Order: sequence, then C-alpha cells, then structure tokens
Amino acid sequence: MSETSLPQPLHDALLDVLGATGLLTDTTDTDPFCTDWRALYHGRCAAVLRPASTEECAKAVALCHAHGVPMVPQGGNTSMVGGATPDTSGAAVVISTTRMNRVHAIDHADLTMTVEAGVTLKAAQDAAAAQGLLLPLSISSEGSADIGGVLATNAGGNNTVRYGNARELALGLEAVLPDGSVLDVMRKLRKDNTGYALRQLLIGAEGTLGIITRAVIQLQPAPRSRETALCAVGGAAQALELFAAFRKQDPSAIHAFEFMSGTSMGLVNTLIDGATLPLEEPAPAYVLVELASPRADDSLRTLMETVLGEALESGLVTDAVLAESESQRQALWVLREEHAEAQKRAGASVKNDVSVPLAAIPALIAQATEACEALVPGLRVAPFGHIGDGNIHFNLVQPEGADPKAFLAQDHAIMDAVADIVRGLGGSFSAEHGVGQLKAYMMPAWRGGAELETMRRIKAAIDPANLMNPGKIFPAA
Ligand code: FAD
Ligand code: 2HG
Ligand code: ZN
Repeated sequence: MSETSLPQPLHDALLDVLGATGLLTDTTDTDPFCTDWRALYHGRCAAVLRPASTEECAKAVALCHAHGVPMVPQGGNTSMVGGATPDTSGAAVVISTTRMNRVHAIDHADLTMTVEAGVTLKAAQDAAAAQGLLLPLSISSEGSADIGGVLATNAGGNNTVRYGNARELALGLEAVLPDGSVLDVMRKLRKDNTGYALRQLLIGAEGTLGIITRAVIQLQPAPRSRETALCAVGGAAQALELFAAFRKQDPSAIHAFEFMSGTSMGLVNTLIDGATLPLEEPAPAYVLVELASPRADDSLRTLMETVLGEALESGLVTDAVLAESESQRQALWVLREEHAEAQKRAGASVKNDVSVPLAAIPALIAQATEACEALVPGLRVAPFGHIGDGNIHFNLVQPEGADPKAFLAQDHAIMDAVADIVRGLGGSFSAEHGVGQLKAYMMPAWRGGAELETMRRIKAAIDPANLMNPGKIFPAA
C-alpha cells in the first residue's frame, strides 16, 4: 500500500469537503478505479473523489479546477473504450459518482423518474418496476453501469429498437461543469423550445464537458404481456427478413430483436455455466425476439405464432423455442446477455461496435469476415448485436491458444480494415460504446473538417484548460 500524489493543500481542502469516506488516496483503494472492464488500460491517479451530493461534487470540482488538476468522471466503470480510465501520469483525480445514489421521485402523472447519477441502471429499473412502470433502457452491464454513465455515453442496448437510445429518454439534467458551476436543467417538459438544448450537449459527451449529477428520465407503463422466442436462422440476411416480417405485422410490438452468430453462441454455451441452447442442432446464427405490450390479452402470442409459423414453414427459421414462463424467458436472455463475458473468457478480442443501414448488414459481415481472416488466420469471427438498430458488434476473438498480446498488437490493423468496409457501406465506427481513448485516433479520419473543429470549439468554450476527461474523444494534438 502506498499514498498517491495529491498536493497537500488540495488534499486538505478536498478532505474538508468530502470527508474521509469521500477521498481515497491509498493505491490499494484507488487501483480498481484505474483499470477498465476489458483490462486494456492500466492508468494511475492522484486520488479518487467520491462526492455524496451535487454540492460536494461542485465544491470538489472547483478545487481541482483552481489547482489545475485533471478530472476523470467515472460511474460503473464498464466502458468498452477506456473512457473512464485515467492516463498513466498519475496527475488526474477520478471522480466517482457511486455515492450519489438516491432515487428522488417517481411521477405517475408525467411518467418520469428523478434520479441521481450514481444509481445503477438496474436499481433504477427496479425502482420503476416496483411502481408498475418501465425504465426502457436495458444493457448487459446494467448491474454496474449507472445513470450518469449511460447518459454520458448515450448508451443503446436491447430496447433501442423500440424506445431509442439513452438520449431520447432524458428530459432533464443537472451537471457540474469543469469550473465547478452547476448547470441545472432539471425540467420535466416534453416540449421546451427555449434556446439550445444544453442537456443534449452533455449526453454522449463521455465526461469531456462536465459531470452529470442528476437526471429526469422518461418512463413507460410496464408491459402486461410479453412473448420471447429464440430462433435458429441461416445468417444475418434471414434475421433481417424475419425482422421485416414482424415489423410488417406490428412495429410497435417489437421490444428487442437481437442477433447472435453461431460462433459467439458457441462460446456462451461452452464458457458460461448454465447457458444451454434449448434447440436440437447448432445453427449458423440465432435471433432473440421479444414482443411486449401494455395490454394484458393474448394478441402478442397470436402475433408471435403467426410470424414464426410462416417463417418455419418457408424455411426462413429452421427451429424456434418460445418462453412459456418468466424463468424460461430469463434463460433465453442469458443466451444473449453473456456474449461479452464469454468472449472475455475466450481470451483477447478486438471489438468493432459498428452500425450500417439495415440492408448492408449481410455485406458488412461477409466483407469484414474475409478481410479479418486474411489479416489474422485462425481468429474467431464472433459477431452479435442489436441487428434491429443496424448495430453489430463485429468482434474478433484471438485464435485458440495464441498469445493475447500478439493478437492485440494487431488491433489497429483489424479495426481499420473493418472501419474501411463500414465507411464504404455508409456506417459509423462507433454505434453505442463511444470513442473514449481506444478510438480517439479514428476521429480525424471520420469526423474531420468542420465537424471535429466544431466539437473542439465547444470543448474549448466549456473547458478551456482541458481538465475534464482529457485524452478522450479528441486525439492528442
Ligand atoms: P463508465 O464506464 O464509468 O464511464 C463511461 C464514460 O462516461 C466515461 O467516458 C466516463 O468519463 C463518463 N462518465 C461516467 N459517469 C459520468 C457522469 N456522471 N458524468 C459525466 N461523464 C460520466 N453499452 C451500450 O451502449 N449498450 C450495451 O448493450 C452495452 N452492453 C455492455 C455489456 C457489458 C458486459 C459491458 C461491460 C459494457 C456494455 N456496454 C454497453 C458499455 C457500457 O456499459 C456503457 O457504455 C455504459 O453506459 C457505461 O456506464 P458506466 O456507468 O459504467 O460508465
Ligand atoms: C452488448 O450488446 C454489449 O452485449 C457488449 O454492447 C458488446 O462485447 C461487446 O462487444
Ligand atoms: Zn451492444
């Protein structure tokens, strides 16, 4: 155990504001905050600050600003792109929101939740469910990722196909800006055209413009009927045909429409305890479709059976299983939610969180598979993702038995090869995970010219000293 390197006057002032629980300086305590979920980055920090309220956060940020100390906002630390990890200089402090964890109010008239940034997404979902409501954002990391994190990254996930990304759910926001001032736009209004929508600037800014401390989130009535099925299909083209078939019947019924390659599902089956495929034969690919409705009748069952019946008859779907109980439904969801974990257990992977127009998905998978297999013979092509949003996690897992470091040394070559294909198909190199530090190098090629320059000007106007999450989104000069 050793002490980190916070200057003494700043240390004493922060201790005054945050108390001993709110200020971590032993490296044994701070180290877990300096490594990301994927273990790609191992940074250092001068301290971890854990404010318990907006007021404490604002005072702590003002002190760091006055001393010129860089700040790295952190929620659940589940970033896929090293967004919440400090650099190796040890100069920055991590500001963790985990102690700002109260649900303030649930409003049944407006269907909103007023919540602090450090409430995990799962705790917020549970609080809504306890009152017969739905917080319609769902990601596999929801047990750790928190409201501040999902807004800072504009997270997507399994229900985007029906309700949009995190951005679409936030009516109001409060944030501490880099100089310690508090931006309070905690309004509950669905219509409010009064100048710039500043909350939208903070959402998706990955902590580079300030620290989100509270939000007003839109809720929905909880579904009173659900139908969930796992289907075996020949590939992405068949998955898209099935999506179109459901959409033609009733687009508003589709709650989730997820794609999983056979290779990725194979890893889940092998490496995750209790994840068993309830189908006769392994297939080239799978779709998990969930329909949901606030009505408590059996119209969804009819819809599911009609579409799947026709698809099975035509051979579009080769096998399917319908959940007959809540526990069966959850068992099917395990087969979708554990792909990231299974790939982590299989060794190093290079992740391409890309999006393309729906019709281009089969071409993306075919072209990117060919390009990646040519680059690294033996790598495992294991795509899965939110196909209904055009978002595929085109992930490559190291060849079995290979050296993980040698494989990761080729990450830029692989990412650039996939990105070239994605660009040709009119897509994006980061659909939902953001840019962080992993993909900052790609910004000039993808968002150069006036777009990146405008982002730089906004950053400079709000954070002229570049103290808030430096090294993220913007490549080093
Ligand atoms: P962190 O990792 O702590 O931080 C992420 C970024 O936000 C950093 O740049 C950080 O500086 C900034 N930040 C954090 N809190 C604040 C705040 N209060 N104010 C300002 N900036 C802040 N993402 C998806 O979009 N969809 C998915 O389906 C999905 N599934 C995932 C599954 C797994 C198993 C894992 C590990 C990750 C997954 N992710 C997914 C990525 C990640 O969980 C999301 O990006 C999530 O929104 C991050 O939340 P967090 O609280 O962990 O944020
Ligand atoms: C998911 O959809 C996450 O499960 C993780 O976004 C994606 O591991 C990944 O690449
Ligand atoms: Zn995802």
